[in-house]
Amino acid sequence: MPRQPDRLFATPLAEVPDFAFNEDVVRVFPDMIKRSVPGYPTIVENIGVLAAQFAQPDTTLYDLGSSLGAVTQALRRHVRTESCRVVAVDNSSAMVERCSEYLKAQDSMFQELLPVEVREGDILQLQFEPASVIALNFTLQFIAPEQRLALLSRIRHALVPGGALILSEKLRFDDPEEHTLLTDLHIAFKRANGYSELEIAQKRSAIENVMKPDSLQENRERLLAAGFSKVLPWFQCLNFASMIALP
Ligand code: GEK
Repeated sequence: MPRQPDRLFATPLAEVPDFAFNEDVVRVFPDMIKRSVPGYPTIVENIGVLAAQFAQPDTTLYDLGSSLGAVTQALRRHVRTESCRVVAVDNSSAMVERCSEYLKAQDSMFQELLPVEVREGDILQLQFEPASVIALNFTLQFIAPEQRLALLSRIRHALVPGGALILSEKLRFDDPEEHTLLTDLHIAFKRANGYSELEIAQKRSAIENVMKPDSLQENRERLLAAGFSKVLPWFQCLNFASMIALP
């Protein structure tokens, strides 16, 4: 499938609407996320590698907020554990539709992949089956802050012994100087990836009402409050990090 370049915010908009995961975004999403999230390809591939260490036989692996299924595909490339299956969930119908096409293409190219089910739905309403790996790859930041703890508690209860949650998030920094520095460095990353000042500014105002990042400390404390016993950050690039949380 052709990869379209992200030019969504390249021309001046009279009013910048709130960011939504609609068809326009779906069309450019692989390019957008790679040019916007430092470390994204490394994180995605290594979620597969990590998941292979935590996957337990006869359990479900969840990719929550799966978008186009990049994590699902990585899980299927790396996990060989017996009788596992992957469930990918997203509440954007445009994402789910395209994700299903990508997974069909993966099925046609490789054999012996884990079975996969793509569901359109709200991860806050999900009835979890016993799970050994649950990935929230840059999804929790789009959940209303007051609902994050309840979701993580339900995830903790779904995890079997030996399993893990892999949580990736954009970070906020409590120290204003650190926050400004890391924000500026992230803007430099986007500029280096070909985004103009206008694109950076318009994307920022589109996303600021819908995406609310927390600090690493807030994430850690919330995970412990949800019943996880250990939180191990395993990757950070600028203001983007990924953690392993153990039940
Ligand atoms: C990746 N994980 O490529 N229920 C289900 N899906 C949701 C909900 C919800 N309540 N809220 C938001 N989403 C992916 C990237 S993107 C992150 C994840 C980003 C979905 C939303 O529709 C979108 O597809 C995804 O979460 C967030 O590894 O674009 O920065």
